[in-house]
Order: sequence, then structure tokens, then C-alpha cells
Amino acid sequence: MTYQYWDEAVETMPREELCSLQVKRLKEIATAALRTSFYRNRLSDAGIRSADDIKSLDDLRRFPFTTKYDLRDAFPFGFLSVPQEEIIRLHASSGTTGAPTTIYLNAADLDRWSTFVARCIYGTGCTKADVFQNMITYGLFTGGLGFQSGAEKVGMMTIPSGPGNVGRQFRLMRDFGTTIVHATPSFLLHVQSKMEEEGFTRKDIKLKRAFAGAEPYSEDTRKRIEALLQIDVFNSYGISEMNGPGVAFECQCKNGLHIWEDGYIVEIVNPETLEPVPDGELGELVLTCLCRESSPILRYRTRDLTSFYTEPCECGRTHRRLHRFAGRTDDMLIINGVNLFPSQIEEVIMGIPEVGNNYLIVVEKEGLLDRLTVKTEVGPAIFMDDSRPLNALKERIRKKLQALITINPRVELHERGALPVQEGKAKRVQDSRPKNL
Ligand code: DLL
Repeated sequence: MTYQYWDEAVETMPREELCSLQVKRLKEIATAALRTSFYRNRLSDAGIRSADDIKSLDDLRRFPFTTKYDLRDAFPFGFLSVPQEEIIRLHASSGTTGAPTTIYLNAADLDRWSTFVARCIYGTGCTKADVFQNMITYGLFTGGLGFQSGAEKVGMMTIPSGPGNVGRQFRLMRDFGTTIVHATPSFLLHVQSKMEEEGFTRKDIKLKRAFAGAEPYSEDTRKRIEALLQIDVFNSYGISEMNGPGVAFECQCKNGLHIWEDGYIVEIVNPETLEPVPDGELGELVLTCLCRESSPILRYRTRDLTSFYTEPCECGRTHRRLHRFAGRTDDMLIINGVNLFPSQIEEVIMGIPEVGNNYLIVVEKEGLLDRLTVKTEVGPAIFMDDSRPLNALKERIRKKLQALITINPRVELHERGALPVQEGKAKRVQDSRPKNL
């Protein structure tokens, strides 16, 4: 296989050189951070008063961690390191819980970000001849505009469709010959399940690839989307505090996400001790953004759980790879004392072909006990008025879940289209238990 690189020299740079580049950039970013009201005192308290106090990457361990709460406390301008007139764009995370967190970009920051996104897109094998339909939310969310500018940099014709209106999505695909789409995996599944109803077949569209991210999903979900739409699906990871998409992406090998180490310093730590975990072990991803000077964020605790691949990738890139995300530290459910990640449930149900494309996890209190119900839609081969196969399927799902998660869940089967669908990130868990009990 021949691999395609956006910037071969950087993507295959020997590790030693890559580390030197990181030190150089860390000095620049620390200099910018020392200009912000948030970091000024914190960094000098840690003994970093100028770039000269940084000699090697080990010095990063002296930097304090930054959390979402810090960003909220310093809202709106505590992280700004340049005069506001230099800023040309702001993005904010959804802020569904509390104040939004905001990042600011100047022209150089924006150019660097779109170059990273272009690198991700190009590395999957796309070229300027492709037609790109961006079915993700635009606006303050980084997915829309972030991918838009990366795709434009690659030179593809881009269709900024945004999410929603499945019929229109298919018409755009057919009329303009869309070859690549970008969406959340849950929206891709929703789009696929509506294809027939909207009067389309696979032959009407030229789709080859999809970029799927912004929310966790299992390997079986990837395979399901690939099989149903007959395309290649590439995992895409990003987080608004680190610009948004373009942080880590799968290459043509589709085997783990390369994280761009010329743009980010990557640590994986034990979320309790905050000490680095041994290579290959699961831990919390901590990122230092080296590519945005106007609102620097250092050692950011993402809450996302992943691990490093220990062996190099076949494609020749030297930037390390992350395993598919296992969930977030704050996503973990504790059900009658058993720890459970929603991704474990998805792993089971998306591997069962008779199960449909949508599901919901419901947790309630029943007396003193927690009760877990897994609601799934059924696939097109299952009919809701035939109770024998329905009951057999229910029992199969229940047993498989119980074997993996050691909790005995209630399983409910629903007709196709009966469970709620979000245009943005899927809301997979409804937890109605009283808090702090
Ligand atoms: O979701 C940025 C993005 C846009 C990524 C488009 C990919 C594509 P936030 O809204 O700040 O930013 O949400 C970031 O989403 O901390 C993860 O918990 C989750 N997440 C993002 N990508 C993945 C992925 C954007 N591929 C949060 N797998 C992160 C698992 C993901 N979780």
C-alpha cells in the first residue's frame, strides 16, 4: 500500500527531532502563557518565570494541570495572551453544564489548526478531487468550521450541509456526487437507517469514506456503518480546548489514532494519582496545546480514557497512536456498586446484527437499588408483531450484556425510529437517580 502524507517530513520525523521541536514550541507557548492572567502566577509559583526555565520535556512535569473548572473560573478572558484586536475567531464548548469554555484564535492559530485538519483528511487518502459533505453542527461548536477550513485547504469541493434533514442530505449527496462525509457516528447510523424511506439506494450515491467522531463509539459500530453504507470509516478525535477536531485521526491503516505531536504534548496519567501510566495502559489523556498562542492551555485534563499503542504504525508516521477511547472519567456509571462505561454496553449490542442502529441506556432508582434498562431499536429483519423471535432476541441481548458487565439489565426492544435522535452528540444515558445519595 502506498501512503499519502500532507507533510511527510513532519509526519515521519524521527522521534528525537520531534522531541526537540516540542521543547522549542513549549518554550514559545510558555512565554505566551506567562502573559495570561490565569497562568502568570501559577507558572511562576512552579518556578517557570521565562522560557529559559525550560530545558527539556521533563520540565513539563513542573507545570500545573489545567481543568475545565479553571477555564470556567477564568471565563471570559483569563486565558487570553494577546490584545483582543488580534483575535479573529472564537469557539466555545456547548456549556450545557455551567458557563461555556472559550478559546480564541489569531490568524496564525487558525492557519495552524486548519493545516492539522487538512493533514488528517489527506492522510486517509482523500484528494482535491473528492467532494466533502460536512454533516456536523456549525457555529460555536468546532466540528463544522474546523473541518470546513481543513477540507478547503485540501482543495475539496465542500458542502457545508450541517446536520439534520436526512432527505436533503441524500439529495445533496446524489446531486453533487459527495464522496466523503463527516458526522457523529450516531448521526451516520441514523442517516443510513432512513436511506430507503427517503427513496435512495446505495447506487444513487458515490460515497467512499466517512470521518466519524466527536463522541465515543465501538469498533463494532464502525464495522456496522462500514458494512451498511459500504464505505471506509475513520475515527476522528478532538476537543474544543485543543482547538477542536484535528488532534488525532486514523490514517489509511485504520488502526488507532495518530496524535499530532508537533501540535500537542501527550501524557496519559492515572486519574487519581496523576502520575504517568506505563506505556500501553489505560489512563486519562492530558494534552498541552503547542499550536495556539493566543489562548494557551497547558497540561489539560481531558477526562478521556485511552492508552498508547506500543508498536509503530505501518504507515511510517512517527507520531504515536491512541487506542479507541474507552469513555470519560465522568461518564462512568456506578450501578449497585459496579463500575460501568456506556461504551461497554455499546460494544455488546452493536455486535448483534438483529439490533437496530439506535439505543438508550436508562438508569433509575427502584427502592434502594439501581435499575439498568437497555433500550434498543430492532433492525429491519425483525418484526415487532412476532413475539417469539422478539423474546429470543431480548434474552440473547440480556445474557450477552450480563456476561460482560456482570449486571442483570432489563432489555426493551423498540421499533425502528422510536428512540430519540440528536443532531449533535448522541445522548446515550438517561440517569434519573437522585444525585449525591
Ligand atoms: O467534539 C471536537 C470534535 C469535532 C471532534 C468534530 C471530532 C469531530 P468537544 O465538543 O469539546 O469537541 O468534545 C470533546 O468529545 O473530550 C471526548 O469525550 C469526545 N470525543 C471527541 N471525539 C471522540 C472520539 C469536539 N473520536 C469530547 N472518540 C472529548 C471518543 C470523542 N470520544
